[in-house]
Amino acid sequence: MNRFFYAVFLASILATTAGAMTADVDTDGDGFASMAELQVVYPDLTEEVFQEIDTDGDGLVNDEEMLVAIDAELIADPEGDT
Ligand SMILES: [Ca+2]
Ligand SMILES: [Ca+2]
Repeated sequence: MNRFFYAVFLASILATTAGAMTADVDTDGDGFASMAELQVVYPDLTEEVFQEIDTDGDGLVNDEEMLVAIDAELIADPEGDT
């Protein structure tokens, strides 16, 4: 039983620290937003913009890159109405 609560506790920590930012975008749950996943939320996203967002060039957008991109207004905040 304790083990169960520990697992729930861990999961809740991971859910908050792993970042809610890509959670809506990251449909396969690997913790990163791929070009295909981003295009579901941003249909107008081009390869050029994606490469600008993916600053370390690994082909995937992590939470930090996502935050920077939103801050730089490369893409809109998926949780915002603006
Ligand atoms: Ca993903
Ligand atoms: Ca990246």
